[in-house]
Amino acid sequence: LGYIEAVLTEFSIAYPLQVAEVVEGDSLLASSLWVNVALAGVAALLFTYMGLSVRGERSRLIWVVALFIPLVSISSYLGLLSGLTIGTLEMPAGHPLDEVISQWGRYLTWSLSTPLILGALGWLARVDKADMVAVIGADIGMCLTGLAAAQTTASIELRWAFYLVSCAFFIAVLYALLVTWPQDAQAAGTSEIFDTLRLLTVVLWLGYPIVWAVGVEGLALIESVGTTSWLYSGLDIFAKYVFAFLLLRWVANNQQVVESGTVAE
Ligand code: RET
Repeated sequence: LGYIEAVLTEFSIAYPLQVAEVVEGDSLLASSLWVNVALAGVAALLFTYMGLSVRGERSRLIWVVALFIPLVSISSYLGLLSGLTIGTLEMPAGHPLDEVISQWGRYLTWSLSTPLILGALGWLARVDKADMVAVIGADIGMCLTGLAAAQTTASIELRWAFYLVSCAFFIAVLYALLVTWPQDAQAAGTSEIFDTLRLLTVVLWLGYPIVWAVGVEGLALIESVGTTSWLYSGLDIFAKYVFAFLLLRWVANNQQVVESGTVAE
């Protein structure tokens, strides 16, 4: 509430205020969003160019999925910037803050962007369809229960209950990435790049539930929406654009391996 009051005083906006104006008035929050619109734009152009030399079907499949990652991201961040997918929520008793600005659009669009990331990794490792459905299903479950955790106002316990369910889904995803998929990647001859991308993914993805827990929606150890938003935005830069860039560069240079599914001589 202190934060809202500060913004109100600074800009003398009458209550109820437009969320988009809050975003505009908070330069830390606004910059955390604009930087991703810009980087996603650059990434989309770069990936389009990198894909021009890609021919085989599986390579093109990975490429098109990688290209969708920044495209979804631009839409997601414009949703946040316009105030369309941001809202203020009254927190239940027991939450450290009375009112929180929730960037619920993030959780919603993760249910589109994270399946793209996992799909690309799965095709790279040549996992079977059942594995792909199981892991992407768990991943979408993770994002949507994360959305529920953020939006629940009935009680603090229910917020954390959704958080725990989301973590359970996340564990299923981590298990596949750490235990089952590496074996498939080994057989497909894509271990080298798969192991790099898996490490990047596991380490960065672990950051999201941590940010949720310490940020404004969780324990509010970090009380600023702008700082919480920057932490997510920073993770996004590496988990999406850097990830997809490394993947595409490798696929473009190793199309033979991707297509044949055997280790190159
Ligand atoms: C939440 C909160 C509830 C518990 C868990 C979470 C995990 C989120 C993850 C998000 C990854 C997002 C990515 C986005 C890229 O576009 C929902 C924060 C476990 C892992 C990679």
